[in-house]
Amino acid sequence: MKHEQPIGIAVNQLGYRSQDTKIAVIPGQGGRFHLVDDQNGETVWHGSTSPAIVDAASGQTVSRGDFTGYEAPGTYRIETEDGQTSAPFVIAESVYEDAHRALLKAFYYFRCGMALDELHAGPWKHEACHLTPAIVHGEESRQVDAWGGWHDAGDYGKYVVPGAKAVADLLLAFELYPEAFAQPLPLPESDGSMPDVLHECRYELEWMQRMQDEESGGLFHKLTTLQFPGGDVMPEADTAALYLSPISATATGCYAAIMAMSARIYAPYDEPFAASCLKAAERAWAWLAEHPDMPGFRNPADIATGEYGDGQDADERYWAAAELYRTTGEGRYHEAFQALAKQNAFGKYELGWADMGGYGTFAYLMSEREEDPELAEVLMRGLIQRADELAAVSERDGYGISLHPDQYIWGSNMLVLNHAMLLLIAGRLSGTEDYESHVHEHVHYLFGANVMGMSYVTGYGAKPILYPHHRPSEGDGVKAPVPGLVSGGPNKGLQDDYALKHLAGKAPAASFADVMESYSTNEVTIYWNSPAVLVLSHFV
Ligand code: G3I
Ligand code: 9MR
Ligand code: ZN
Repeated sequence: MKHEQPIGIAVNQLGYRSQDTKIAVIPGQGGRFHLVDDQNGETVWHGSTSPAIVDAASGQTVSRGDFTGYEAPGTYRIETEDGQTSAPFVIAESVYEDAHRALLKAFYYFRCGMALDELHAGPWKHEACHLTPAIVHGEESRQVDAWGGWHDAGDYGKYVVPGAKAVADLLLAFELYPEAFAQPLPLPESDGSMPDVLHECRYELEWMQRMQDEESGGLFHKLTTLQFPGGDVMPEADTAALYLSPISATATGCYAAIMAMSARIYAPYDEPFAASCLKAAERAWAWLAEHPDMPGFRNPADIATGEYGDGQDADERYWAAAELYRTTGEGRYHEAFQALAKQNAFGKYELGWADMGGYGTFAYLMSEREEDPELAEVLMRGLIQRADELAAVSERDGYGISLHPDQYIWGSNMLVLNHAMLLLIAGRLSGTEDYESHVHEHVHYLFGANVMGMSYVTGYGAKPILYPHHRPSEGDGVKAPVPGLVSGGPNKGLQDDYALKHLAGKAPAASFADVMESYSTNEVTIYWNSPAVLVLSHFV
């Protein structure tokens, strides 16, 4: 069959599990819609849409066709009487397994410092990269061998703060949904005893340990070349000198937090590694205590790679205190957490690379220590309030997601996924299922139920993005991009030349182009993949 009509009706292109919320978003005034068997074109079910609304984020008039009631497995399309159709999709008992594995496997493809062999990487194999020691910026005679870890994104920089967000999401996913990680991926390290998600995170954690300054205990903010390499340069061909940028409080705070978290999670599998993590966390915490007033990180004048600048380090300290307290139970960390919790200068429910407060809140609420029930109660109430706000925005949105029009910024898909993650954790900690259908709609959006009608994950869905801003995908000579990568998504900020030229005037949610040149809409990063892994872990 047979898509003579342009595909205008937006659906989750991965499909729907039989019992889940199923909504098709239909451009136009709405009316009757049909669920059609994709093989023989027969209508198996029909219904009427909700009244049409003008969706502020997409600028489109849309109505919503709810076919949650239809549960029989098969391959279908949605059609309307005015001749519109959707991409084909399945209804099945399980639909997320392959995508979940691919989203996690993506971290292997981001690895730096080792060859990706054909057995594990298939056609996307390549040689080892970035193995030379890095020069400490400003101390040119000093070098540090900080090999390994994951490339950040479409570029080959390695940055501590976003790395910590990515690992935090993966470790949280494992803590909340261990069953989702029972199968080997497999990885070169797969050993049938420690789950592969922990092997993969360890590859990044060991790199982070190399980024801790032996002299002071602080963390070098990042390790990059001075300039970005060309857009099709393979990692092993990127041989310019590597530099460590100066130590920052945000990197050190994130590191203290992620190491304390790792000490707890790795303890049952690898006691010596867990002990090394705790020691590293304590040393970083001591650095933070000695440096209460650090300016925010800024790129040195001769370094042009990603900055990850952030003038506010109280949220990273708050997260570190929470994890150290949860892991050790020591009163001094609890007191530090209580003091930081009184500050209003940062968000306690944010999960972005600049705003890590949410991870501190989660750690405190998930800890079994109950020394300050009043504080726990306040944080829990705030979490529910935030989840209720997100749910309310989702109720009004044409595509059922929680972004305001002004939240379609660089990496908007991270906000989509962070919000879904917050809704899941709020539901879990408060023991309600009230947010579940909203979480589904965020997932549907990622995989195609959006105004672009595109799956924002490479290799998954009937119409996935094909040209991510990802140097290996551009340079490897393989037609298909590396699979399982989450694109940044619509960005109304017009922050690259392509967007300036081609996307001006588009609605926020439509400010997207599946072209390599548009790094401000179509790049991929480790910390856009990681919340996707967590959210899908709920559904596998
Ligand atoms: O937070 C403000 C918000 O208050 C405001 O309303 C909005 C309006 O534009 O902007 C928001 O800030 C944006 C910020 O991202 C939000 O996180 C900035 O405009 C935007 O420029 C900034 O983009 C960052 C981008 O680097 C440029 O610095 C992205 O978050 C960040 O993910 C991205 O990271 C890059 C690395 O530098 C290099 N490696 C690739 C990676 C992904 O593109
Ligand atoms: O490829 C770079 C990407 O990873 C960054 O997110 C982005 C913004 O910092 O910059 C990209 O590099 C571009 C550079 O900034 C300007 N010249 C074109 C580069 C893309 O090939
Ligand atoms: Zn590399």
